[in-house]
This record gives sequence, C-alpha cells and structure tokens, in this order.
Amino acid sequence: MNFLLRILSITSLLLVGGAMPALAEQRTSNLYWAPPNITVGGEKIDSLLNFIFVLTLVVFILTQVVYVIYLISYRRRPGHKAHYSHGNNTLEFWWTIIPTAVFLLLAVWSNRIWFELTESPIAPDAITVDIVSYQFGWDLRYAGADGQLGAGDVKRFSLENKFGVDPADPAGKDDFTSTELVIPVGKPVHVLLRSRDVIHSFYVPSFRLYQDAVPGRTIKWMQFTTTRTADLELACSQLCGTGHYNMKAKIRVVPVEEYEKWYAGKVAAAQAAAASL
Ligand SMILES: [Cu+2]
Repeated sequence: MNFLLRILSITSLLLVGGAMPALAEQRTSNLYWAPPNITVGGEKIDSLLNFIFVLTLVVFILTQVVYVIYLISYRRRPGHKAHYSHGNNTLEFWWTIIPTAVFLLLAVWSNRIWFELTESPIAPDAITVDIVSYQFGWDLRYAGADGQLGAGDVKRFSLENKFGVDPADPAGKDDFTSTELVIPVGKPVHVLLRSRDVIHSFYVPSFRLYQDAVPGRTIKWMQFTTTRTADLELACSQLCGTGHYNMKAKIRVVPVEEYEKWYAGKVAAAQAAAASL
C-alpha cells in the first residue's frame, strides 16, 4: 500500500509539476481537458473533438453493458446447453452500415475543417513571423520597418545564415530576430515554419494548432487570430533528440499598443545595429 502511494505521488508530481511549464501561465481549473481555446475558429476543432469523445464514450458504455449482460445470462449453469449461433444478417447489416456512416461523417467533417484551416487565403494585414526550428530551439524573424519580410529559402540555410535569407534581397535588410513569439491580440498572424535539421513540431494547444516543421520545406498555411491576451509556451512536440525536453520559446499575446511598442523598439534596435556596421 505504501509503495502504491509512493508511485501515485511521484506520478502526480510528474504530471502536475513536470507539465507545469515555467514560461506559461499556470492552469488551475479543468486540468483533465484541453486548455481553453483562444483563437478564432478553434472552437470548430473543439466541437469535432468533443463529438468524437462523447461518441466513443457512448459506444464504450453500450458495448460494455451488452458484454456484461451476456457474461451473466449465458454463464455456465447446470441444465443449460451451449447454443451455436450462425449469426444474424440484419444485425450484421446495421452494425456495418452505422459505423461506416459515422466514419464517413467524421471524414467529411474533419476534412472540411482542415480545408478551411489550410486553404483559406492569408489575410492581407496578417503579421508574418518566420519561425525556424532547430536542435534545440526556435529562431524567430519579423519584418522590419518596411513591413516586408526578406525572402528566406531552406536551400540557403547555414551556420551563418540561420533563416536562409537572400543577401541580395533589400526587403531583408531591416528584418529583426526574436527569441520569443510576441503577437498582438485580435490581429491575424501568419507563421512560416521551417526546420534546419530534423522534424520538429509547432504545437500550441491553446491555439488549437499542431504542425510539423519538416526539413527542406516551408510550411506556409498556418494562420490564426487570438481572442485574448495570454502567456504561453511554444514547446516542440516531436521527439527530436536529447535536448527535446528543453526546446521551448515564450509566447506572449499582448494588447495591440504593447505589441506596437515592442515592435518599434525592435525596429529601432535593428536600425541602430545596421547603422553601426
Ligand atoms: Cu524539436
């Protein structure tokens, strides 16, 4: 019993203490469910997830109840002979048709959400953030004073060129880098996602976003709009090597004025650095 208690307390310590990221705001309620969604459209993913969860629960209860009823009513008893059943075509028909229909519904439903997420045009006023993942961290790049992010290409990645920028592209001259993802609340954000080495994953449960960063590719479809300010954590969600556990970056969803202040400061610092060269 003591041993069990110890295992239990260690497990809960790991679950609660270990999962409580130092960078992000702490969750105090509803710990067994996904964190509250804070993006426009994220509730569509929630309704799909909730539907699947409730459906699974109902099917689980139904099948277990039938199972237990059969266990009891067909148990071995004196005077009762085993009865051989060759099956029931009507039952077979329905328990094939109903799951097929449910799976088709889920396929169409989820594909529609996926299509909406990945195929909708990027908002023209979206803030583009270039995010390059590596073993073990995240490099972020924002457009400078001209509002234009200089072209980046995975083919140009090198130790000196962390974003694969084109030195000939004038739009890239004033871009600045950041170690944290700072975004204004309520504004569309467009993420360019790349990897310099192995597969990493951009996973922010509160945004209902999960996308792998695949070496050699630039993922261009990710965009989202937040609905409230938050302190979150960007943690890699693909086991990418020994330092995977520590592959984190801070996410700050801030009021627009605060973002503009931060952005102006970053632009000024980039200009000062460029001038001193
Ligand atoms: Cu990683």
